[in-house]
Amino acid sequence: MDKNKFLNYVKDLDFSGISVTEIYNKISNAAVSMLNLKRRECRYATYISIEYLVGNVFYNNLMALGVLEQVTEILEKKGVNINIFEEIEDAALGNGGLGRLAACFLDSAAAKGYPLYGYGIRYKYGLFKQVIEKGCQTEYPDDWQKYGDPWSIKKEEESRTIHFKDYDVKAVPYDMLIIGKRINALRLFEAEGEKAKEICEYLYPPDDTEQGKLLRIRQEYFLSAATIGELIDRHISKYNNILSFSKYNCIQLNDTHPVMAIAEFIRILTSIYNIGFDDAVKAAKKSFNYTNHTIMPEALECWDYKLIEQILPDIANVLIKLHNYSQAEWNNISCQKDEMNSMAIFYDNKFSMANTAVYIASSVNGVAEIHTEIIKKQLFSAANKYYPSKFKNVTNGVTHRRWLQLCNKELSALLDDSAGKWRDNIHLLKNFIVSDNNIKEFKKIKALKKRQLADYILKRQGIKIDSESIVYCHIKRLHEYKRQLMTAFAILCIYYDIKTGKLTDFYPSTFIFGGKAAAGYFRAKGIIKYINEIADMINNDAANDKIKVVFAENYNVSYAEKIIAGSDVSLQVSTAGMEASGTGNMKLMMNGAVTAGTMDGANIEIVQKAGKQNNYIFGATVEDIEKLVGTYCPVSFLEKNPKLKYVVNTLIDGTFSDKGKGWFEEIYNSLTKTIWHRADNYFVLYDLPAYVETLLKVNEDYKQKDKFAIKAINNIANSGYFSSDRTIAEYAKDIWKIDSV
Ligand code: 26Q
Repeated sequence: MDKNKFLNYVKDLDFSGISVTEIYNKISNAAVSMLNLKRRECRYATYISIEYLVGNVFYNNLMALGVLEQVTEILEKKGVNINIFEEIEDAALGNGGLGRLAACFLDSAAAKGYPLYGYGIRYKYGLFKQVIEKGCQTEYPDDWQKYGDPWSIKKEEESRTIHFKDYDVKAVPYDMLIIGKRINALRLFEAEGEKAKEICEYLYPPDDTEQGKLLRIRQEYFLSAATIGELIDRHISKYNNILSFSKYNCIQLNDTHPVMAIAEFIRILTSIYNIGFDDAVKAAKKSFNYTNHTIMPEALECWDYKLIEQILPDIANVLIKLHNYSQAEWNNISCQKDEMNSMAIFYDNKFSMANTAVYIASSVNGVAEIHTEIIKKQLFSAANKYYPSKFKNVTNGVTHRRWLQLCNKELSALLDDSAGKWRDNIHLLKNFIVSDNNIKEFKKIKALKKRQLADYILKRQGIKIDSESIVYCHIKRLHEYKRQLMTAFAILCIYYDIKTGKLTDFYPSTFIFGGKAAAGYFRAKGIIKYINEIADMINNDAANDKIKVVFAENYNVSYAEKIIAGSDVSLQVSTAGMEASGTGNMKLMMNGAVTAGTMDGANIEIVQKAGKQNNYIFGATVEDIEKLVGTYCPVSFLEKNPKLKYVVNTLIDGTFSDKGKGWFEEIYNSLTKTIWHRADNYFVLYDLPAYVETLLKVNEDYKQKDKFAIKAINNIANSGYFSSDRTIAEYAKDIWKIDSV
């Protein structure tokens, strides 16, 4: 892009009498019109994902173009503060970790020059807007395009038709440019046609009814077929030989949601290009790879035969053939019956999307070392026995451009002074050493970021926090295994100890929660209400000047950028073995927060790199949990711990009210009785005493501010490994075999 031409255009803009939206659109349109997306002849990687949690694109793209500072100055001179664009909606076409990871990968690939294109769905409404009303979550539609979508380019002429048995829809691509050393694109398909609207209306429509399930299947096939159709057509028009597809293409399936792409690929090869089934399967095996992001049983997709057959008979047919083909292969290598069942593509009248992916993929990867070990040993143990070379670990990473440069320009400037050209080579962060100057400057910057965070919370929610207090954050989707409930209990334990005078020297602390509960996940919604009840009680206690609790409403990428830069302590307390990786933990590490967490997901690698002495690890390990299952009895555990019992009883003793919804009692029952899971399935009570001890230790250590800053510096200096630049380089070399161009 011709930067001068662009900056002159911005200088010449007349802002008098025009709205924020118009300024935003004018600047964005100008930038997009000066960029051009050219596909060259080379091997490409394609990332297919049902989610992309992009966030605010304006600041990020101007930064990527290297004009953010100049535009800030030009606007300032015109009396416009660049922060006014914060009111432009985030593009939240994702839920959480998996979608944000996809966005980080695209950013890193473009920045590092790798030809990686993202494919997804252009939902009309992104992840719902969360409003907290009387402490409860209510969901409102997220109309993210209401101010326009100037960064996307509609490619009407590249539309294609997607066929379902009952109707056809048109898939119209929109390219969101991904700017870096090279320009790539995130191509999002919108469904057009009489019956098409529902297909891309919402991200994860409820699938508790048959209609809901059919809609999910339609979404998955829509994305898969639009992507595969395009890749094959593009390949044929260039090389005119379908069998060389895998020489120029490789496809990464982001979890199982796009697994129908495999069946669609085989369908096209066999029925349109007249390739034999065997060769089509071989071609698929060379083209697809699969990443697993979760081992939670409820997240492993299985689709009823009759649902798929009803709207996609050809796809059902391909999957059945693939099932028979794989069974024959396993019979040949004398697999045992139970192994064959566990690997089966079709079992109990259902298709296992994960088993389909594992069978076809050349590479199957987990997203942190422990998670890869767990999928090898448990979820996919038979496949790992017969195809060990498929399984790889690629530990996640996050883009340091958004999660350090953009959200913490003050810390970035300090790193420029002490770590050289770390922005281009993140491993240079190692040069950020512990020195008197770095300690002094880091403390100043953290204090500033906390003040900025306090201002932001005040502006966004009208809540005042003490910016000199210790800021702990527990920010992520609401889920029982992530144990926000345990943090809530821990806060109560500490609060009651302060009240009763047992704890006298507690350093003032602010606990920030942020996260959305799936609309139908009642227990998670109850936990939100419980946290808000606790916040109400503690924040309104005039005698309390030690603890404050904030529930960050509508936590999203933009809110995350502020909280992450302004936090001292990163709470990462999932039940060991359940969090595949976590990526918030990495963002917080980069910004100099210490981790208080369990030996789970990427926490393990974080403390390996940054040192256990610089973080706070506690709680049951995976091995401990394995031993506890079957013997652990939360009720007798509570009997032995009267303090815990007192705190847990607040769920049922009238201390707090859930407005008669029965949520709190239900949560209490989930901890003490076997309902559909074992009592306290996530070992909240078991780990709680150690958690409280850990929080108190953090609190005590914080008082020695220089020592605490040293821990933070060690975390930052060792965070380079967790940049997605490293992750993407590993995918490029070990899985995609693509070059940086
Ligand atoms: C499955 C079936 C039916 C309906 C929905 C789903 C479904 C939807 C979303 C299953 C899984 C997801 C999302 C999973 C996810 O975000 N996983 C997170 O991925 C991150 C990136 O790898 C990890 O860091 C997190 O640990 C992991 O929880």
